[in-house]
Amino acid sequence: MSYHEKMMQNIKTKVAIIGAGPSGLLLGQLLAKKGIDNIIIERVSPDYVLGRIRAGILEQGLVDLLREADVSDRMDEEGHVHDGFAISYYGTSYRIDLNELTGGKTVMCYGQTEVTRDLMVARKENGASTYYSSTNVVLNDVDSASPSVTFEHEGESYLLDCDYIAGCDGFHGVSRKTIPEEKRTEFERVYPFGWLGLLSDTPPVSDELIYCKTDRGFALASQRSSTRSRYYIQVPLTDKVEDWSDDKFWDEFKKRLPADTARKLVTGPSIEKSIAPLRSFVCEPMQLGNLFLVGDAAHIVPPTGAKGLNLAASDVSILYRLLCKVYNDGEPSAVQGYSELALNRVWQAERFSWWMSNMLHDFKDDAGTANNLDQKTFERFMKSELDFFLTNKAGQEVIATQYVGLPYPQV
Ligand code: RFL
Ligand code: PHB
Repeated sequence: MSYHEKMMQNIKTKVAIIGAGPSGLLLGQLLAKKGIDNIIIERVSPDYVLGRIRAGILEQGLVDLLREADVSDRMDEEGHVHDGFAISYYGTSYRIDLNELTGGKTVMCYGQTEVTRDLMVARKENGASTYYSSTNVVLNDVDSASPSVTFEHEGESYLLDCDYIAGCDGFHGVSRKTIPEEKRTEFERVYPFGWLGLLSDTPPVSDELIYCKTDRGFALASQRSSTRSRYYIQVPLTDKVEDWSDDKFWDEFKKRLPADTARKLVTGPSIEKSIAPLRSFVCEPMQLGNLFLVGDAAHIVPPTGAKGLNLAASDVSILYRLLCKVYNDGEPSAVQGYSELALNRVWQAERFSWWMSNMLHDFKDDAGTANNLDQKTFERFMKSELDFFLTNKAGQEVIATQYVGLPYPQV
């Protein structure tokens, strides 16, 4: 026996979860509530996870799942239900009345940071283990009946034996890469721009979100609460956050808002500012043997449709229900249907997010080429498509139905 083997701590669980982002924490919470043991292994610290400012819009499916997981009290108290949002098209605003166009559906404005915080509190309360700040995380024998995870944590080496591994470790994680290249197909589109986001303790410029298509590029006015705003502008991929002082951001953002809204903008110091690249990505299948990819580990959408976190939630819901069938209903093969059940909804959201992105951003010369059109013809087609969708009820219904989220598949 080598020195390392001697020193290795041996631990055991039913489901090993890689990653303590919203996917991993929500899956862990739901499983724990059903008495299904799980251990989470996370690369960074809890504060680092909470410091990442990401999603703000939750579909009804995710809201319901948070309620099912018993972590919804603060969301129900502090979150804001949004009945609609606006698309500003070269200065003219069109309201998408989600409530009316979908027969009563809405979305919830409540930050991913807060969802994650609530899940962390619940996990602490139910006593389930999370190994934060772990290094050298390696998944072993995923294609066998006895997979395991090895990792290091606070100077100790661990061997975690388990029945299943849920790869909830985001786009840059280790789980997807554990599936040999010849056993997965990846679909990818990297967009030729990013989003510069700014968070500030200033009242939101509008009660509802405004997605703005302008000659200067895309902008989005979003929010976290009645006193905290989250705003974005499209920027070239070559830009760095340091290129954008707060003043420069506010000047540019203001120019992209409809004029009557811009007049109401309250500016202030940024609390956070970051640039996110935009990507469409899907890995098929979302599983190998007893490893299952969940959320950003399996797919990425550009944030334009507010779908990333929501897709992660539908994956969690499917995998959770299948694992319940395995452990509580005696159906050991149920979980093997995961990828097929998840992928249809994934592709629907991918298509919607790609379409919203095409419609609302300035692509310079890139998109025409990508669509085998010269740029000015492409721009005209996009303009007339958006015109059609925004000025026809049928078109608005198509946008609203997808924005509130398609139903989860029956498991
Ligand atoms: P995450 O959140 O990336 O969490 C993965 C976790 O895994 C850890 N990890 C590892 N752990 C162990 N071992 C390793 N080797 C590991 N490698 C990584 C990471 O540290 C991390 O803690 O993935 P998850 O849980 O699947 O959640 C996905 C969401 O975070 C993401 O889809 C959304 O934030 C996307 N998104 C939005 N989604 C929405 O539904 N609505 C929105 O309004 C919305 N807005 C956004 C967004 C994403 C954005 N950015 C920055 C990309 C706005 C922005 C700007
Ligand atoms: C956000 O508030 O961060 C947000 C909202 C809607 C989006 C993207 C991001 O489409």
